[in-house]
Amino acid sequence: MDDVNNESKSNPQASFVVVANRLPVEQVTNDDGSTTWRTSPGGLVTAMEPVMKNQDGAWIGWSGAPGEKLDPFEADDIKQVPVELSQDEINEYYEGFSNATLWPLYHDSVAFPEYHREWWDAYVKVNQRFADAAAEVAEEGATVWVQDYQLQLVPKMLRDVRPDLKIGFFLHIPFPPGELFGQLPWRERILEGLAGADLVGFQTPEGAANFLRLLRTRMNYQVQRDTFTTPDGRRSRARAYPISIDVQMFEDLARSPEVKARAKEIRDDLDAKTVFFGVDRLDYTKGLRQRIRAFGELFKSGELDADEAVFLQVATPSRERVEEYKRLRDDIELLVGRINGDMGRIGRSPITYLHNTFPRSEMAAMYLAADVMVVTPLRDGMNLVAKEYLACRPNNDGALVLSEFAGAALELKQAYMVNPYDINGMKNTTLQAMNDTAANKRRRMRALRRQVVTHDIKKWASDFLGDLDPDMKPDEG
Ligand code: ADQ
Repeated sequence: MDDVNNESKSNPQASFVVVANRLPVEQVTNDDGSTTWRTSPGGLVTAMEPVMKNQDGAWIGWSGAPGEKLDPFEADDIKQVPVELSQDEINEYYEGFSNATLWPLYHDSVAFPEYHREWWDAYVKVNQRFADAAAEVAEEGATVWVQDYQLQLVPKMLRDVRPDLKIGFFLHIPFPPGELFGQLPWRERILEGLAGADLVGFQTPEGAANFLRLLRTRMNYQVQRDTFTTPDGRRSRARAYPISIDVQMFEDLARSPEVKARAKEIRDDLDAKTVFFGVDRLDYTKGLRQRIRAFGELFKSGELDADEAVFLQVATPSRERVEEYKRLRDDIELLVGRINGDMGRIGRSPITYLHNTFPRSEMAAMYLAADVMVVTPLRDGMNLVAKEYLACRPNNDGALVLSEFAGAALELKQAYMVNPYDINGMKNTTLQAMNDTAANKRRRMRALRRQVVTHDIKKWASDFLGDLDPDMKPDEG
């Protein structure tokens, strides 16, 4: 171990290390042309912040720029350890194997997963680079928390050289059943990779169960409840830790006079009795095609009156270089254009569609302006949008329409639940959510909010880290 530590004089040493595809900061260019690092807003950063600050933490990740070679630096009291990715590696490891193989495969194959041996080779190589960086940065006995599907080989690679570490892994997306996972030509390598962790976290018990079943049936590991034993006799666990959001931050925003005023402005601009709202990354897993079709039919049949109701859909630009995402964008824009062309009139469109990213305060204002939130993914690890909407409704009004295929559905049982493949069912439930009595809506909203308020992002992090290392006290400080 000492060898590893001695070789790494240029790198900081840390007792707590997060390993994620991206660093939690992004480079911004100032007016004078100089550049600085700014924390990129995100749930994971917020969750980790208190832990990182208490624990002398380091974060290993890619800066976001191709071929950029950077020394470790400090930003926001967190040691940032950049890992370099060449343009080819971005194409093959990130856009290829991560986003065009694993992403569709793990989401029920709702798009066709592509299998290319060169992509796999790049995935192995890049995972090794992240593991090497973690091995250098982690001090003796440190806790290392590896994040998500881009880095599933890291736990084992890291354990091979640093058996002294406590290694956790969390998968933010679903873990598929064996019948799907079995397609993957490198399935055993991925299972072994993940099993290198002491604790493997999933969004849902179903994901954990799928993983444990595969360890038993494909790898012949001994499995007992949530515990598995690797061939070298090490015992690890796989469990569900449903991720959440910074509830307080969203609630404070929603209560602020600025956000309230902005919400009123949005409503005035939309000028409708009922505002339906959807906001998603522009991703084929989010069920946008089905949702927009359902709204198109509701407006066409007159069940929704374009003079009284409006559907605001915000789609965040995402993975724009991947073919499937380009196609999706074209499809959505065609669909929206057609519906507005057929059913709109001068100065009035039934669907307001925005392809843009917004600051948190604007997101909160939109949540506050929405009477009915529509979250209809075909498959989703959790879905934070649903939870953010609830956090922004401290008055217990509004309604949440939620797909049963979002991980969040397991916790948010009082939502108006839909199967996004069933367009008629989705139309009926959306109308029901709009027309339900105020008392019913309030009752549902109160229960939903109670769940989210008592299960926020801090609880998620401390539950996971508490199980990984009972000596760690992530909540202190
Ligand atoms: P995502 O697939 O990205 O996350 P989601 O959980 O809904 O999906 O999170 C999206 C985040 O982006 C939310 O925090 C939302 O506020 C933000 N966002 C969306 N549109 C935006 C816009 N136009 N402008 C600004 N912000 C916007 C993956 C998994 C999920 C899992 C999360 C966390 O796919 O299932 O819940 O990770 O584990």
